[in-house]
Amino acid sequence: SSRPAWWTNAVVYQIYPRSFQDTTDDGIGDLTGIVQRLDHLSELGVDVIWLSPIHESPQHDNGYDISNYRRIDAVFGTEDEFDYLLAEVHARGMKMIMDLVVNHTSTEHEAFKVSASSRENISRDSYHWRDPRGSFKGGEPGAEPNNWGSLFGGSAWSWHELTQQYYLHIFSAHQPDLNWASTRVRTRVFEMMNWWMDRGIDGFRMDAINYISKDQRFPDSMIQFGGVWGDGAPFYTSGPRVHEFVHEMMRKVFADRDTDYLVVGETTGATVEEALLFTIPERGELDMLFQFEHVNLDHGPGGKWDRRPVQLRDLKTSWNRWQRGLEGRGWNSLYLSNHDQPRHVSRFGNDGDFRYESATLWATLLHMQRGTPFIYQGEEIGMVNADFSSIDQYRDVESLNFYAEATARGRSPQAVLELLRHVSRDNARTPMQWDAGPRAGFSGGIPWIGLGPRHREINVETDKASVKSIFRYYQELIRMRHELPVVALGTFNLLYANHPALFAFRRTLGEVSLSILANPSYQELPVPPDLRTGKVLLGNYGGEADPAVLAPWEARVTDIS
Ligand code: TEU
Repeated sequence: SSRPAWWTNAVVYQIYPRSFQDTTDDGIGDLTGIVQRLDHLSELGVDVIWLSPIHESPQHDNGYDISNYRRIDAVFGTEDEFDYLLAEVHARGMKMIMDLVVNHTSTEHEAFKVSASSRENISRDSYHWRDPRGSFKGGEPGAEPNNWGSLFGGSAWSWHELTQQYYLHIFSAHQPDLNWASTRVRTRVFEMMNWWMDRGIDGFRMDAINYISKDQRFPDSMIQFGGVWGDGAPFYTSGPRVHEFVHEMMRKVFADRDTDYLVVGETTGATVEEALLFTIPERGELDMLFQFEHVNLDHGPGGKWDRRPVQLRDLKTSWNRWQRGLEGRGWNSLYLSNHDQPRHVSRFGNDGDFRYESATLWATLLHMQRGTPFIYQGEEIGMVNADFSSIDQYRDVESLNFYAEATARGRSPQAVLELLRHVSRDNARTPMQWDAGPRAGFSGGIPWIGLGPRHREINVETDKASVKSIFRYYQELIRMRHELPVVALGTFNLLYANHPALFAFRRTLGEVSLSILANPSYQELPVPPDLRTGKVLLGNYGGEADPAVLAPWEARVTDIS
């Protein structure tokens, strides 16, 4: 139709406020800390900042359990500090989007308290309340309304003594799911969103947005989930009314606004077909979404705790299918890291001798695709996994619950710790490493979670001062997206699809063509003769690159127009 949307050549940076910059020495990052570090983001060149939740919350899931959507949690700062941060972001020509966590609230939210006050309450239907099954007594094992497991361990139902019913929570028991079939719930959510937009923010990252419509029959699931429970996902992922709800949301919140906002959905389990339904512009739903296919390729049938090596061919196939499937119709977010995933340089690369090369290789493969790249704090300096060895170092509710359940079922603590070391979300949540000082420049106090093990070697100051700077490489990738329309909008063609070691693709727009070559392995790789020509625009072996050979973890972008 018209001109491409502004975000087609934008790059987003995710801040996990708890772990970004502390200025009060309580060991927890804060809003003033973000203001102090905004120049880092301007220098990197990003266009948009996404803030993980800073709303009032009992912090059972680090803010993904909100008790008041219109208040900043005191742990992060004041209302004025928030407005100041927003103004400072805008003053630097950047935008800021907020997390929107509305699949569920906190149990501490007023709406839940009211809904839980009695069965007769007019707001009872704001959440999902159900009786015990059959003739079971409430609270007994087996009495749950169905067999669904919670993503954070145990049943997805918790017994409520006062009103003698169960409530549904896909996540932890502190995170009851809102009932989106209630008009009251939707109206309240849309009012709240409008309130934030009127305050001046630039949009939302919508948490678990494809979970908001549940199959109201709440059937048992025949699919195993973690050995004990059933997997309810087929009955709450992209449920019967999800598109109706999202469409209504867009109409009620954005219809009369300028189009300079950004709305990105987090959609676990979304297929390419679903992604099209969410992002084809004419449908009036989301701008783009985070899908999970590529970050689940090292999961076995048992899910994230059933870890296996990722096959390069699977990743190529998956990325290719998403690139081709959305081409010219929908839009995708591009990411490898966020606050829920282990550090990708440790997971898919080599965080030892080839840390620079593998970090920049994955950055190249990601940033040269069509879509909107999201950078997670610390990724721009190649931060690595936490390397915790004892359970008291962990903070994440998911990791702690898994440890308790798995060890109770007889798995050895050592084996579970080894799994957590690779898989835990806390790997991504250690404090941002700014300098080589004692607390990495993050805080003058004791950080709420341990520092990454190599913070004296891996930090912003050291990275920028070194010949091999990951930060500078990211700057180049971002600049290319801003300056070269082919990077933002070109078509995508996978080359040598069945090659077991080479990852190569071509981007084309009009007369302009780029070829992207990468060798995610430790072996030198001959470059196929037809891919040896062209002018190298960017590469992680600099001037030493040999047109005929890819060195270990080498990546390069070549202009072949
Ligand atoms: O995550 C939702 C989600 O479906 C997964 O990413 C989930 O966290 C993962 O499978 C667990 O290993 C979002 C947030 O990003 C996450 O931090 C929250 O814990 C979750 O929602 C609940 O709000």
